[in-house]
Amino acid sequence: MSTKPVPKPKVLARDQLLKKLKLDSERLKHSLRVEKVALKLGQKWRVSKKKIIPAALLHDCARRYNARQLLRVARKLGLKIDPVRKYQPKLFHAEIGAYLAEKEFGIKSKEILRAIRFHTTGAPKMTKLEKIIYLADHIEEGRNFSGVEKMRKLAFKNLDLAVLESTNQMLKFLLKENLPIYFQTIETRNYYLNKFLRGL
Ligand code: DGI
Ligand code: FE
Ligand code: FE
Repeated sequence: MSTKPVPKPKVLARDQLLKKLKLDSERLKHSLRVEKVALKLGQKWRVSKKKIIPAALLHDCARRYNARQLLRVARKLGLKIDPVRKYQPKLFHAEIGAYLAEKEFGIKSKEILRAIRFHTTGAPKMTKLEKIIYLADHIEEGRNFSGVEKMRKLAFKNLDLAVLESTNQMLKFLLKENLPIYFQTIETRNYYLNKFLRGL
């Protein structure tokens, strides 16, 4: 009987990604819930699970760092320390997460890396995958803010409208809490509002 060695997969399999994550159990459960709803959205909007699974599982991989550590890593990587992210260093977890996904988890797909990078604020001209990860993070079944049910339905009806609604909710929350607004959040909202106003 031949015993040909099975070639090693180039990309990490799902269980290998999970093993390497180093997140606390709450964050890990959140990431699994994001994966669950993102896979459903992927079925609806025809996005491959090969992209959904790593993007969803890794979207918060930089949450293993606390605020002080995020600032330190951001400085080390030469990221721009703008006043908003300096005030709220957790905003760095998106960009640092994309960096870790590439360097530590070996993710090569630019689209997956962008989905991680923009999962907190969104961005103009997102691909379906990017929109799905952005939305899944907000609507996973553990979230229970007012209006979340409406958002859950909308995400399966119209991705762009759901992104717009989600940025509107985020901006209302930030105003209510008197928190500084990061430019990217505004750019995303304006882009998707404009798209909707133009009836595209
Ligand atoms: O990492 P998660 O908690 O799963 O979710 P997330 O990546 O969407 O991060 C949510 C946090 O990010 C929430 O505390 C609000 C904050 N955030 C998002 N956009 C902005 C923001 N905080 C500020 N100050 N400004 C923003 O524009
Ligand atoms: Fe996050
Ligand atoms: Fe998240």
